[in-house]
Amino acid sequence: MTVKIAHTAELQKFFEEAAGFTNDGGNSRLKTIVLRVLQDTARIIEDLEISEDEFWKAVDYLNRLGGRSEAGLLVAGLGLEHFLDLLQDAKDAQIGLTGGTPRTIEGPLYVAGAPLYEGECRMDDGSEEGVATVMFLEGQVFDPQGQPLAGATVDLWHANTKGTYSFFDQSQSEYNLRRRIITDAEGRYRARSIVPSGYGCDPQGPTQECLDLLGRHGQRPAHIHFFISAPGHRHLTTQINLSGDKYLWDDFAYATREGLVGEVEFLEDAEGRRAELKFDFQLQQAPDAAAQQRSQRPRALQNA
Ligand code: MBD
Ligand code: FE
Repeated sequence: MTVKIAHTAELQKFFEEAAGFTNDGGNSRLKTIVLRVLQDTARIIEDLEISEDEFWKAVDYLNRLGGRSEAGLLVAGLGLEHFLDLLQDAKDAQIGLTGGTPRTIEGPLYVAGAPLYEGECRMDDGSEEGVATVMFLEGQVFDPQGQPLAGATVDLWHANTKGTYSFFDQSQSEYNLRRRIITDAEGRYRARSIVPSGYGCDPQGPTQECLDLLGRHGQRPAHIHFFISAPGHRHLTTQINLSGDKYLWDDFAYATREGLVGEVEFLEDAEGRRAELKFDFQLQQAPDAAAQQRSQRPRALQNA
């Protein structure tokens, strides 16, 4: 028979003490959260009869996860980052805040402070010339009434042909495949870049170690990330996931959504082989000033 003690008054008092409820210092919001974590962890240990070996294996796993800076990757892979989107969608629906381009997860690989351009730019440093397919990406940003939004900031980032991102992949040049483009008078942005490959988790890393034990792969389809913002409008975090990719609807991070599939067209003529991708965005009105900003999630080069 299983022994259960977590629910007893004695243990509840003990966890309240451990979560700081018997002192006047600290942060009351954090105390509330920590108490709940302790109570729920104790219940999981009891209910699933977690052994000491399993417990210490989990503690070691957390050390290794943090040591490799993969916590942000694991929360994406376990669907928790997608859950945050579903929860926000449900909150929006409840207050009738609908319309515009769907949101989807940011992922752990954004870097702030990318080079800023008006209207158009080239994103790649040319280092994969001859290997990569040149991609011409363009579109317009619209307001909720369908009018073009001039002066919107399109902050976009994507992987190279190996599926890796500059900054995190130190072999790439600074800010390779990361740009900020201010939309022109017609709300248009244009970029010359290269067709990205899908991302795969490090096969040697702690995230893939967990996914292996869940019988899952750690692959994402080829995709392009976007932050889109404009004064008075709600900040949008989203992605274009590329049509034709084997992992389009089998994304380990669950980021592909209806309305976020980009139809890439491959062309071959006198100018050579290239790809074209057109994708428009529509922003919502900002319900309040805070909604114009992205989340305060800690990011690489946060103050850049
Ligand atoms: C990525 O490129 C990504 O977009 C996500 C969500 C997780 C890992 C790598
Ligand atoms: Fe990504």
